[in-house]
Amino acid sequence: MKLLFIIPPQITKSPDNKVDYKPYITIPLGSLYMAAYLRSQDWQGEMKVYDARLSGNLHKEEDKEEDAARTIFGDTWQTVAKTITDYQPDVIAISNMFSVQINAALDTAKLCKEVYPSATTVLGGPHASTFPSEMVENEHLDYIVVGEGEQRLQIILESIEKGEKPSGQGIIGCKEDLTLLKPNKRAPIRFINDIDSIPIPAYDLVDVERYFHLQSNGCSPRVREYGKRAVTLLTSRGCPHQCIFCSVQTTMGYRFRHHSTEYIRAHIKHLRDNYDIDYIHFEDDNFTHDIESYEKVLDILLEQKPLIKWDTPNGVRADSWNLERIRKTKESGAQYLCIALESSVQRVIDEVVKKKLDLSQVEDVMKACKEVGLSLQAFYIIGLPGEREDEIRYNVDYAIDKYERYGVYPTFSIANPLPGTELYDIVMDNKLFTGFSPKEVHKSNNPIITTDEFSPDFIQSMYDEAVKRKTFVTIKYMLTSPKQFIEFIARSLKNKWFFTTLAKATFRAVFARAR
Ligand code: B12
Ligand code: SF4
Repeated sequence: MKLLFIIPPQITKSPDNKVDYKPYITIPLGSLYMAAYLRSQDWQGEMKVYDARLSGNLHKEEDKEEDAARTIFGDTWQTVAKTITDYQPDVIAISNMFSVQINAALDTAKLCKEVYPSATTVLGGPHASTFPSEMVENEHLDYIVVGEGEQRLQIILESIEKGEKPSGQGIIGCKEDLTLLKPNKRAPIRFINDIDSIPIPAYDLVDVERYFHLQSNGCSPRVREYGKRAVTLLTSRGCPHQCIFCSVQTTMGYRFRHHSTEYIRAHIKHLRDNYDIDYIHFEDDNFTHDIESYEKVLDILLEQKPLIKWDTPNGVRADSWNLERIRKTKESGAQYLCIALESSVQRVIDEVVKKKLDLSQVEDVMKACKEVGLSLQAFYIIGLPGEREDEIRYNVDYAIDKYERYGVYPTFSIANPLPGTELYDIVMDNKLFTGFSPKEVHKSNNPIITTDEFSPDFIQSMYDEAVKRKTFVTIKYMLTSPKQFIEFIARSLKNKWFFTTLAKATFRAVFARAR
């Protein structure tokens, strides 16, 4: 039996402007974990991982009228079709990480059925996990997988091999299978208890060098790629919290499950020995949830010779720190920490975001990072239903103040109702969205939430103002630090996406509409 994993090309721009992303690529961990698991289970079939983004080719769809053509990063649909027909797979496992890219996944499934109809198509990832009932209606998809795919894909393959109908909780082949799901909307399935039972990802199935090359030349998801040979690494899965805007539980569950020290050590060793990595982005859902495990990860990092640089771009809790831990973090190679505050108003954190976070500790963390010399960034969200206008203003003022005072770099986001979140339910149930059809609310890059307290226009103006004030502080920092200025010029020359993003931010900062 032949299994083809496909990571579809990325849609970077759609004519209706509902998608507008910079092209980027990362090693497709989900598919590589599944491939490694199948190997560990002695699955005897042949497999190939086809990441259709890897050509790095940015183009407009050729077979469409100019005003209907999307901009695509990666292979053309013709090349995707040829890869499928050349390989002649029995099963095609399509991965889709972001709801905003679901059309790329569905177009891939359609193409599979057009050019190679005998293959069974399977779709997995966060969007499929949230909307299995919608996905199962798609005629080009034979199976939808909800949640972690390792064991479920194995069941699908083995059942097909035996000529049986794949079945099991989280495997949806028809509407009736939906009854196998638990009623919990955000965690409708079981999760793998012992995540050490999943071997480290099968990196050998992809051209890791090519990812490093593209990422360090502007196709990193981060505005700036910090390492030349950087990888994302997860030491745990799941998060017990229930922040209203977060959808992670649908794929990874509420239970925090972490890898053993031995597993993490072996994973890092594998990446060093085989791929000579120089940077790690720890992107666990809640990296510092269990402080004991976090300290063990630091011990592993401190053992590394030379040290590996690392960061936490996905955000970590802001209340799990003391001076000693911050020092150890810095000593182990951390380049920056990113804390997820969301709001600087305790009422908003408690009643709107529903995050368990005691704000009174946060300023001490900021001071301690400054003292230790560890860069700190902070996430803020504006425009959540329930926030008041004065609270939104206060949040922006707080973020700028802390940037000026302690150098805590703020990242502002506009609340976006992601499928599978409580926020999505609130927005849909109360019809708080403007200018979008119900099925498209999650696709917007712009504010869409309207409440009695604020309009999307107000949120956009607050966002523009926040970015403008942040940019001015950044310029001030740069002018007072020649090192930062030189670094900025060097990076801009090398990375056109970095340059465009900064140019846009500066333009917005200077010319943003006063509303
Ligand atoms: C790392 C990460 C990123 C990195 C990606 C790096 C990378 N390695 O690819 C970057 C920085 C790019 C990123 C960006 C964003 N992210 Co992000 N990210 C993650 C994170 C933390 C980990 C991803 C990962 O590697 N998971 C580990 C692997 C093992 O899981 P997986 O890929 O989901 O695969 C498993 C299952 O889904 C399933 N599966 C997947 N595919 C398939 C296919 C088949 C056939 C089968 C059977 C099963 C299956 O099996 C796999 C193994 O168990 C996830 C949260 C999470 N824990 O998954 C959020 C997550 C994917 N991100 C999310 C979001 C919202 C974003 C942003 C929109 C944030 C923002 N506001 O900018 C941007 C998206 C930018 C864009 N539109 O392109 C959401 C997506 C929700 C959604 N429905 O769209 C998630 C789920 C987090 C959340 N809080 O809800 N992200
Ligand atoms: S935002 Fe972070 S802390 Fe909140 S539920 Fe999601 S992963 Fe957990």
